[in-house]
Order: sequence, then C-alpha cells, then structure tokens
Amino acid sequence: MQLISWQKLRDVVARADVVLSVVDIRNPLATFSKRTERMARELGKELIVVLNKCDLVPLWVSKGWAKYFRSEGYKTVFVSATKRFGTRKLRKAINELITFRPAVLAIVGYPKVGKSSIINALKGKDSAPTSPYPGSPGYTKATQLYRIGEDLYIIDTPGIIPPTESDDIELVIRRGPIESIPEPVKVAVKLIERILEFHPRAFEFTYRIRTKDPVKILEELALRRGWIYKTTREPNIDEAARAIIRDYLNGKIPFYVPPPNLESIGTRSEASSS
Ligand SMILES: Nc1nc2c(ncn2[C@@H]2O[C@H](COP(=O)(O)OP(=O)(O)O)[C@@H](O)[C@H]2O)c(=O)[nH]1
Ligand SMILES: [Mg+2]
Repeated sequence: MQLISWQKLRDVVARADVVLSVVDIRNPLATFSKRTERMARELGKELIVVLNKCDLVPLWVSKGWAKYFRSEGYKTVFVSATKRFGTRKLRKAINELITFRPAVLAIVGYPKVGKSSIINALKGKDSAPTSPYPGSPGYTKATQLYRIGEDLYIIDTPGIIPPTESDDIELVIRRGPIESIPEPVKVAVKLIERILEFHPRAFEFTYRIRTKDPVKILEELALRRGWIYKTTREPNIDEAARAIIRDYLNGKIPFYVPPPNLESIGTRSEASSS
C-alpha cells in the first residue's frame, strides 16, 4: 500500500491555497494529524477540519465534536461524503477562505477517512477512486488533481501516517491491507475492547453475539461463519479477527468516541431523534 511521504505532503501543501484535513468523526482525536496542521501553519495555509462519516454517529456527537474542534481554533465542518450531507456547508467554508482564483485545495488525512469520497461529493459525481479497505483496488496511490468547480481544483493524496511508530489500533488497521496485519487476533481483541467500552452492545447489534469476552466473540463469530482450522478443528479466530477489523472499517459495527465536555454542549436531546 502506498502512503505519502512527509516531504511529498509538504510539496502538496505548499502548492495549495487551502488544506482540507479530513478526520473520521467516529474517532476524531485518533485520526487527526497534528503534524499536518503544523505544516499548514508553517507554510501559511488556511486549514479546514472536515469531520467525515457523520452518517455513522448521532447528530449530537457530530455537533459536539465540531464544537470541540472550533474551540481549539479550527474552522470545522461535519459532513457525510457518501450520503452527500454537508457538501454545501463545506463549499461555503472553502469559498470563505479563497481570496483569489484559480485556487487549489489539498485534501489530506489518514488512510480510509474518506478523502476521495469527499472529492466525489464536491464534484457531484464519482471520479476519484475510493475503496473500503487499505490496499484494495480504488485505493488512492498517487497525488492527483481534480476540478471541483469554476477555477477550483483539489489535490487528492494517499493517506498519511504519523512518523512516530504509534501502536494505536486506528493506525495499525489503516496502515496496510487487512490480510497483512501481523497478529490480527491481538489487534482485534484491543479493537473489541475499545468498541465495547463505548458500545457495550455493539456485537449483539452487529452479529447477535451476547458475550462480552473478546476472544469468545471471535470464537463465536468463527463458528457461526464456519471458519474452522482443518488440522485442529478449532475455530479460526484469525479469520474472525480480520472480519471484525473489516466490519469496523466499513462502519458495520456501531462505534463512536463521545465528544468531550458533554454537559456544556447542550444538544444531547437531539440524540433521541437520530
Ligand atoms: N458511512 C460512510 N462511509 C464513508 C464516508 N466517506 C467515505 N466512506 C467510506 O470509507 C471508505 C474509504 O473512503 P475513501 O474515500 O476511499 O477514503 P480515502 O482513503 O481517505 O480516500 C470507503 O468505503 C467509503 O465508501 C461517509 O461519509 N460515510
Ligand atoms: Mg483515497
């Protein structure tokens, strides 16, 4: 799988007038690149934080995270690229920052946060290739320029990964193809624990599996799908682990990290209607 180097990213940011920094709204802090933000600031570029995949979380969560990022000083919009929600707001935010045309935007972020999908939403039709999993066809392999309006262009980029070898699971599962994740069971167990922490019934909802024990969840899923090691006749929990990582990435398993300072946000009542 292709990731973009920091030097190459710097070249792209240097060429752009405005940088769209895309994060996955289900886990914004783990998918927000501080280094990109610093780079944009150093190069004197405007930055918009785009919280994507808002269709996967309740409205109060989207509002809460938008409020949080605004309080940190970022121009912020939340959108759903695939449901085409928030595209107009995003265009408005872009136009507010563009002082002259033609203008070039750069879209950056971790792998799989929806950068290419946002370009498609801005274009109104599909042209930037997208893919559900790292390394599969449709995965953005090189920087590419797209036209998204009158005298308005955007550079799509492959995913970035922080230089420090963080072992955050968000990074481990986004870094390369799921098939090549070393020790998928270990990763899946951590992922399951994190999901259960926020959504105790996530696996009941997704697979009708009631147990809360991560390894048992993997075993039950493997048995249910008929994934058995031929030699030992044991459930193939490696396969189940990869399935859970895949279903997490494609949004099948409900999950979100709630925004901080819930008390002061005051929009919680809207959760009941969404
Ligand atoms: N539910 C949901 N899925 C999305 C959204 N945006 C992108 N995706 C999905 O996330 C996956 C990665 O999208 P892609 O645009 O290729 O991400 P990129 O690697 O950042 O360019 C694809 O399966 C998309 O369909 C969104 O707003 N909501
Ligand atoms: Mg892409």
